[in-house]
Amino acid sequence: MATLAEVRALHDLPLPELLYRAHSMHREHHRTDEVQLCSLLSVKTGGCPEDCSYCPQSSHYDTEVSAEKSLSVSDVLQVAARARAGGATRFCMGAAWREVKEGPAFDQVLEMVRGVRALGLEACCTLGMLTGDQAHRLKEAGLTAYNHNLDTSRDHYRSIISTRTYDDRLNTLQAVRDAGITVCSGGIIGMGESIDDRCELLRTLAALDPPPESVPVNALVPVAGTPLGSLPSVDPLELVRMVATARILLPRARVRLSAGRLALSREAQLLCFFAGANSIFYGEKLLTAPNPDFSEDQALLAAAGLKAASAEIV
Ligand code: SAM
Ligand code: DTB
Ligand code: SF4
Repeated sequence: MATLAEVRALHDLPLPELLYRAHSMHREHHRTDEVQLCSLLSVKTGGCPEDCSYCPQSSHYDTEVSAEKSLSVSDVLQVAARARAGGATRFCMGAAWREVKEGPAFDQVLEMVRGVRALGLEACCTLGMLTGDQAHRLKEAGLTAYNHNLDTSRDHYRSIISTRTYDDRLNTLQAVRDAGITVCSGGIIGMGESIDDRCELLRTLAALDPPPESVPVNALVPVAGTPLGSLPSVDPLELVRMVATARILLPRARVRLSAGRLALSREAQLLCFFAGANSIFYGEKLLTAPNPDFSEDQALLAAAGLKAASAEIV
């Protein structure tokens, strides 16, 4: 396990050297001509009881996002079919819940997972905290991956969220792992954290045994009304460093260039791909925030000579 000082030394290397090392690691473990296309859909938007300072869906803040009721299974499957037709291979369903509660809403999510898998797509969910039993039921329904981000370092976490702890997060990741579902866990940069916080987050993710199969690297999308709504946008080169360091510490993971891509030039995104990012969220909306539209990403991949990765259903 690398020490914080070692990870920091890596992160702070002259950028060409960092890129060289990250790209070498990338070539060793992955195809360099493919990008995984994941589509996202918010199946239950807004009204969340948690107070995550970055999140427009928290009921603690007055934002333009309001609480809506859950989407129906058939609506979700229609969107999934469209995503597949557009080239996505993974479909990720998000809910603004603190934790999963037993009942019709969870039963519907299980039905959505079955339907998404029946379309030949990988299915991912992000629903908040899970018990072991719920994780097993998601696995039985065919869930491929569960997204649950550690977001930042243990230290910085306290100043971002007060309604749950870092250990709550780690416990859910363990339940997901124990149920045999692949783990998707990453974080956000640009929330006022230090570079050491970013390195600590990567150390914690890399120390999970086994490490996550998939690591989303989000740049904060500052949303008006949230406590972090007026933070400046992330310097794209800082995102490149984060992606590169993630690639070196998590050689086998898919590193996903996640929220914040709309603010990036094509060139910055290509640097991220060179540094080891090999997955993106694909489609004009993330959960509530905008994302580049299908045609823009198709054009980016074409200009870069990259192609969509095929599904690798687990
Ligand atoms: N409620 C569930 C949870 O928190 O695990 C699932 C949905 S939640 C919106 C999923 C992730 O989106 C968060 O963990 C966070 O990393 C990311 N996220 C939310 N708002 C964001 C923002 N404004 N900018 C960047 N990432 C954001
Ligand atoms: C992840 O790491 N990023 C996605 C996904 N996992 C669920 C969510 C980004 C949300 C950005 C803000 C929004 O759309 O509300
Ligand atoms: Fe709720 Fe998830 Fe948003 Fe936190 S990040 S407020 S848990 S929807």
